[in-house]
Amino acid sequence: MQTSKIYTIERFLLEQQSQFPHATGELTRILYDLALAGKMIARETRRAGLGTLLGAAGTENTYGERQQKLDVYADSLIFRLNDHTQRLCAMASEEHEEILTIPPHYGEGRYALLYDPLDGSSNIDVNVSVGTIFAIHRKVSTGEKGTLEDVLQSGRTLAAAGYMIYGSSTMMVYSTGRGVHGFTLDPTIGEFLLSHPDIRIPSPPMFYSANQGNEKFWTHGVRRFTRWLQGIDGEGGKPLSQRYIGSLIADFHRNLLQGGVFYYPGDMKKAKHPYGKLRLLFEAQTMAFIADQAGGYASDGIGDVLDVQPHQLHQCTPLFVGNRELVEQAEKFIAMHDQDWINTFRPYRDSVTQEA
Ligand code: P6P
Repeated sequence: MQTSKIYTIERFLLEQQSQFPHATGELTRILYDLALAGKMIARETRRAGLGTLLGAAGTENTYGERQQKLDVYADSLIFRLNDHTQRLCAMASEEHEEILTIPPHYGEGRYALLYDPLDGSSNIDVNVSVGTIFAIHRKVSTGEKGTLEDVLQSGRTLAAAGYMIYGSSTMMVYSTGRGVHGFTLDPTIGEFLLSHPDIRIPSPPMFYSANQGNEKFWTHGVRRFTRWLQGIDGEGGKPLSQRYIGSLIADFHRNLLQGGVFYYPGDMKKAKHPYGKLRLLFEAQTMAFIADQAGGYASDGIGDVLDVQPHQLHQCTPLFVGNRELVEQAEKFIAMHDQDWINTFRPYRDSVTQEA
């Protein structure tokens, strides 16, 4: 009987590391610590409805969004798991305005960790899947302490990136630039087991994921793209089904495994998000890296998200991500119909002003 090998994430990480003779094992240990964070956050989300963690923390994050107690817990946990390991020179969290420096009595490391501790947290109270998003860059600043320069890097230089999804099961999906691999938590033994080796986005795609409640704010090109996906106006291929749950990781993960496109476009000036709602460094870069590694593509409507040089820690970006042919079609409609929006967005996108 053909039985697939049983790999724990630890064994898999160590085998992957052995392919890099000069690897020190630091990146492996950072990823393993993130898996531990995933197990601990999963435990709390499992009982959020019962524990004292349900509901708002009564505080707001850097964007003025109500913080749920679970994302305060997740944010603090990830920092405390990593601040003393001497593997990181700095951290940055979607929940904090400034970068998080390593406490002076702990040593500095060679990596910078960026994370969205609990994306989609507004869905916690209604039991919708949420997740943790992370990205790991190599230190590039020359001083001893990590600086903004170490986190304001394009997606092209990522050392690793991935996410945990707390859904019907808990999974960790990551890439170090050698394919995308998914691990499912077996809670009876507390181990992430390799369940989705070398994930590739399947074709033909099945779904499109977008909040069409915002359609009146979308540009003409994005509305044309949406009708193309639906096979309306005699355009496009086979009509795709619409699936949107309002939790980026859940929407992205479904399209990664079954084929499709997720998009959160920028809207016209009069609306709230001319440059999109999602954060480049805490959400879009990781999704772009994973999609690219799985044979897909991610664009901000103008070009590859991985090529965007960040200029602000919390800068936003439109995001179209999934099957390459779908995302490239979005770019074509935008190039054809949305020159005024492009002229508004491009100066923001390509700004080189580093934050003070
Ligand atoms: P909307 C969750 O708040 C989030 O940041 C993403 O996880 C999700 O894709 C998006 O916002 C949903 O936004 O405007 O459709 O509710």
